[in-house]
Amino acid sequence: MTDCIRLVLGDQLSRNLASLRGLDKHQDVVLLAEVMAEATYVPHHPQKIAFLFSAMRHFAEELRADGIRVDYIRLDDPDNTGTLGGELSRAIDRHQAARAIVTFPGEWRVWQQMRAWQQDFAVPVAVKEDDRFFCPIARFRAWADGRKQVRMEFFYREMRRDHKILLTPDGQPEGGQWNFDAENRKSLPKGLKIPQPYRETPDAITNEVLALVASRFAGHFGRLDGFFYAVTAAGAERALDHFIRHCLPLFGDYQDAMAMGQETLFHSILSPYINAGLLDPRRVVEAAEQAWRQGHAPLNAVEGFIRQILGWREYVRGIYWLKMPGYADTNALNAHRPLPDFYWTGRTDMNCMAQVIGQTERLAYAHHIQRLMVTGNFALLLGVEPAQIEEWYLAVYADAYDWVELPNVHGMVMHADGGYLGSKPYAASGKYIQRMSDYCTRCRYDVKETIGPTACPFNALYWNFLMENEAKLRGNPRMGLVYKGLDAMEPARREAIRAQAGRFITGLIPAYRATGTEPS
Ligand code: FAD
Ligand code: DLZ
Ligand code: SF4
Repeated sequence: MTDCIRLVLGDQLSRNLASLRGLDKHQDVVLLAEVMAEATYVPHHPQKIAFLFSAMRHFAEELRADGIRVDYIRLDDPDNTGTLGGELSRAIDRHQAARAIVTFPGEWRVWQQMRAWQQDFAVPVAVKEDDRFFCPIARFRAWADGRKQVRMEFFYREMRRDHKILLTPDGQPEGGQWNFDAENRKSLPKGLKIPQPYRETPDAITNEVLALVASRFAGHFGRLDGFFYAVTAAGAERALDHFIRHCLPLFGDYQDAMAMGQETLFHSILSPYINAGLLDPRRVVEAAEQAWRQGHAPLNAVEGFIRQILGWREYVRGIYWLKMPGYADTNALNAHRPLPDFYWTGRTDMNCMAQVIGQTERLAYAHHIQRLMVTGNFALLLGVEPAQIEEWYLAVYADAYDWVELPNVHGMVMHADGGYLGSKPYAASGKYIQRMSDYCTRCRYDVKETIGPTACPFNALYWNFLMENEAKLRGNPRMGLVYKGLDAMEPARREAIRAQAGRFITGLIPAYRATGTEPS
């Protein structure tokens, strides 16, 4: 006799998950299901699929070891229906269950499915709030309500106050200021010792999953060899400990730096674990604050790191649930060019793009500035259709789910929400990449040139972007300086830049190349 099926999704692998609370070991069954619909709604990187399947299998083993009844549906189970709804429905029938409990999902798409289950299934399906975040959705809504503009910095300060993080006993920010970003934009000095990222060796369960993924998802972008992700809560805790000891002290200083052969620098690589539920964000923030209080890491590093989690991560989730489903459909800059093929192959002679796409293919990881200022910036300057670049980001990173990917790409990178999330587009010429990385030293293009066969494509694309979007962006007070630069330019030079960018774009996109021109 089964009272209840408790469904746990692939990114809900937390023992304190809302849908697992109050579980009765004798009456209830926990359901986990590997399903084709989730593995293919975008062509996920094989390492992302392997990470989740292995983490799901380990999670199921841990529950069983605690005497909990678990139904684990493998991808190659001949009766697998291929969908979450199909598997939940089958489990309800199989166990003659009286009800089902699920936890609120991370994607609008899945939320629509859950609402349909509530309508269609013969037994009640309760949806519990996902309380693994600092900020409940209703709290964000209340904060955003009535504001014409929502800004991360102000939201972050509220979160610091709400949760008493990095505050003095009288409620002031430690160090006398809320934000130490001005100290956090250093380029990497030569000879600095960079820590190795935390790696785990695949165990038998992971090796079995790697073989399955290799055979079923061979066509997806991304390599499987060299898989190093931890797949349990204990492993994620070890990764956190490694980060706090070896990387956190210099996290702030070199947060924006990029270097060939040094893909992870002082970043934490914790996002796959936090997002899948293996690591609680509260635990991460607490460990970072403690490192500062014990004198192991400076305040600029700890505040900068905590802001990413308590600030940005919570803020983008709030915006996602506030603005969906319409959020994904806006296209404020009217961008419609196709995503160049090299995003899926890495074959490009722009070294910065080849480096970031290449490491993405190898690791399913790139750090924030690589995502924002290299692959993101290029898509923005080129004017790629938002949905196409969003699909890419959702597919290629081990940490990608719609709730976090979409606001970062649609809002922060593509400015497709018209400036709701960020006050201005992060458009930059090659000069930014040269300043923050060593990519330009090995490139066939010259970052100092804007026009001519060896000119860095980012430069002409940057000015061309400002010209193409002048009507929409000139009025933005934060764009005043860059438009002054454009105004100071001779008309003939503007025309030459436009032609240079036009030639580059036509050469890049097969459909345009075939006709020798871009359709107007
Ligand atoms: P660290 O640099 O060590 O930062 C610590 C933690 O802060 C991260 O683990 C993450 O949990 C959080 N964080 C930092 N920045 C952000 C942010 N902007 N939004 C949300 N959380 C943040 N992050 C994802 O988790 N999933 C995504 O799909 C994703 N897509 C992105 C797409 C683009 C275009 C951009 C610009 C950023 C995206 N981010 C995404 C945010 C950020 O790039 C990653 O969280 C970060 O690179 C993960 O690496 P890390 O764990 O080493 O991060
Ligand atoms: C990303 C993913 C993949 C690849 N596979 C599964 C799966 O087989 N079963 C599952 O429960 N979840 C999977 N996930 C994670 C889901 O896509 C995720 O839970 C939803 O998108 C909601 O965030
Ligand atoms: Fe990238 Fe331009 Fe530098 Fe080449 S020169 S690495 S294309 S920024």
